[in-house]
Amino acid sequence: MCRNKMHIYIAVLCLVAVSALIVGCEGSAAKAPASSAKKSGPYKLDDEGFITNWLIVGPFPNPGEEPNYKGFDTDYLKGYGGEENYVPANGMQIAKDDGTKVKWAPFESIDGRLINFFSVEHLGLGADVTDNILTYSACWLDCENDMNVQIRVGSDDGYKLWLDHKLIGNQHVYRPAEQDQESYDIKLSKGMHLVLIKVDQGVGEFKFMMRVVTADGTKAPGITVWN
Ligand SMILES: [Ca+2]
Repeated sequence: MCRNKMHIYIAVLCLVAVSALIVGCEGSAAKAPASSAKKSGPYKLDDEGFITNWLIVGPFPNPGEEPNYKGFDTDYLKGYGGEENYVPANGMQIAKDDGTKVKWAPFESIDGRLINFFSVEHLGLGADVTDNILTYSACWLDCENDMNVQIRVGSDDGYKLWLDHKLIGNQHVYRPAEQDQESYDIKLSKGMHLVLIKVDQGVGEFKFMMRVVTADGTKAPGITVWN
């Protein structure tokens, strides 16, 4: 009798221990943040502070006519948490309304500053797909220390810019891209910061450039780029 009770006691203890182990494993997996997806890097800013390594996805539709192209205010990431909350990853897919899917993939600009979307092979632009489209591009800035910087943008055509899930730039414009068309004063803390930019296209050229500099316009020190 005593031995039987002991066996039952040991069996119950084992069951509790195994259950705790299973719950523990599930708990730690569930806590893993979405942003823990493996990133590529670190990449350097170029000599003038331009970001040359991005994750890019698209194209998405941008119907209408200047100055009221409709894609600019359409949240194509709404099925995935929305533009403000979105965390991209290499290989992540986005389903479009027409049933097709597009996928985030990396792009490195060969000539440095300008990200020319017609040169981004995985977007499949050119031929019949040149107008009435838009894209999203993203990267992370990894800062060695807390610092004050300026993020400067040039674009063809307009853009919305989010930093760490906050909209900091909103330029619904149609223009050729030039260096430093806008400048945003930013306080960055030590660590990773997500940059997400949506660039829209009416007709003609389709490109943007972004650099991270100090107030005097020189490359910000201690920052690397991940995607
Ligand atoms: Ca254009």
